[in-house]
Amino acid sequence: MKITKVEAIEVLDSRGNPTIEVDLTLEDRAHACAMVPSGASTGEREATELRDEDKSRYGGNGVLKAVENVNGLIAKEITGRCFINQRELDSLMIDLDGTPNKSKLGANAILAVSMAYARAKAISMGLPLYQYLGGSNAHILPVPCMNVINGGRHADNNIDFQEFMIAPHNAPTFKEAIRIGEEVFHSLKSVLNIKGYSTGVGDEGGFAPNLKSNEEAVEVILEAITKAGYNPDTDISICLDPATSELWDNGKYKLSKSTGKILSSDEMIKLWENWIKQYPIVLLEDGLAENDWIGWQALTKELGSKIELVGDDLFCTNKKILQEGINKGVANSILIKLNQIGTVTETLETMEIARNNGYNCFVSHRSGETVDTFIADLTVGLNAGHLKTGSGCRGERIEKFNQFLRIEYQLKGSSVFAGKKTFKHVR
Ligand code: 2PG
Ligand code: MG
Repeated sequence: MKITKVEAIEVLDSRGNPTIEVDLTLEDRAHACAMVPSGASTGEREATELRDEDKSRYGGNGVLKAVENVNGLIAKEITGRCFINQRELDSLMIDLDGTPNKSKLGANAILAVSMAYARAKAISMGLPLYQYLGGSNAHILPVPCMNVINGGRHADNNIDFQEFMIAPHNAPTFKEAIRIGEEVFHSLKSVLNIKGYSTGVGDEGGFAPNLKSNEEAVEVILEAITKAGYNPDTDISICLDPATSELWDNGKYKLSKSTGKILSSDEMIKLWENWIKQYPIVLLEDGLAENDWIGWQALTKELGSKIELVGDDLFCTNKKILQEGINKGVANSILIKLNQIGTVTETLETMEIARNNGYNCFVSHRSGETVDTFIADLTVGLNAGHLKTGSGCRGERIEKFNQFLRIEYQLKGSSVFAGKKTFKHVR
C-alpha cells in the first residue's frame, strides 16, 4: 500500500507550546493523524526535539523547521512509495536523518510520521491500533498509575519530588480501577481543602500544594485513600517518580525546593529505604540521577528485590543504554516514551529487549501532552500492564483513560486487568 500523501502542521501541546501534527494517507485512502508530546524534565541522552530557536516566535519554541522537514525531505522520499512494514519506513527515516540522535530532521518530525503511518496501516488492515502494534494476543488492560500530586519541575510549589502516583490495582477491570482512582483523586481534593492547602493543579493534572515536607505528599494521599473507603497497599499502592536527575548537582542531590538539604547517593538510597518501610510503595522511577550509575547499582542491590525500579532519564527508551544497564545490573524496569527515541520501531525493539531480560515496561506520557492516545494502544498492544498518563483531570490525560475504556469495551470478555501482580516483587 503506497503512501499517497504526508503533510505536517504546527499545532499546540497542553502547555501551549508548539508541537507537530502529521496527516498521512495511503493509496486505499486510509488516513490518520498523529501528534507528538514534549517533556520538561528530559534525559540528557534523549533524541533531539527540533525547535526553531527563533526568538521572535513562541520564545524560540516553534517547530516550523521540523514541519518543513516532513513536508520537504521526508515527503519527497516516502510519497508514492510502498513499505513492506513499519520497520522499513522507520529505517528509511533514520538513514535519511543520518545522525545518532535524530538532530538533523528532529525526533519530533520523524516520530509524528512513524506514528501516523502506524495508525493509517492499522486502518488499512482493518485492525485496531493495539493489534497492529502487538498482534492478536494484545489483551491486558493496565493499572493506571495516576500522578495525583505534582512537584519538581512540573509545579511551582515546595515539593522536591516530581510525581506521587496512586496505583488502583485491586479491581476486576480497568473501568473499575479508573473509577477507584478518580474517587481517590476527588477525596484528595477535599483532604487538601480541609487542611487549607491549594487545590490548583500542575502540568500533569495532579494537585500542586505547598506542603510541610515531601513526606506529607504521601501522607495526604494515604489519608485520601482511606477516606474514599479503600485500603492503602491491598487496594491501592503508591508509585513515585522523584525525577532526581533534576536534583543532581556536583555529584550530590540538592533538595532545594524544600529544606535545601544536600544528600549523597548513599543517603538518597537510605531515604528510599525508609520510605519503602513506611509507605506502601511498589514502584520508584529515577530514584537516582541519570549520571549516577554507581549509585544505581547500589540502589538496585538494596531495593531491586523489593520493588520495581524504573529507569527513565537513565535509559531514555534507548536499547543500547538499556543493554548497558542490563549488563551492569541497574534497575529492573524501563520507562517507555516514544519521543525519547523517535520511532515506533525502535520503541518496540527496546520493549522486546526489556522483556527478554526480565525488565518490566512502564509506558509513559510526557508532561507536555496532546489528546493523541497512541500510548494507550501501545500499552495494551504490548501487554505492558501499567502506565502513567497523568492525574484524574485535564483533557489531554483523560483522553488516554477514555481510550482504555473503549479498548476494554471492544475486547469484551477477552481482556484481563493487570492488577497488582504487574508490579515487580509486590509484597
Ligand atoms: C517523567 C515525565 C513524564 P517529562 O519524568 O517521567 O511524567 O516528565 O515529560 O517532563 O520528562
Ligand atoms: Mg520520569
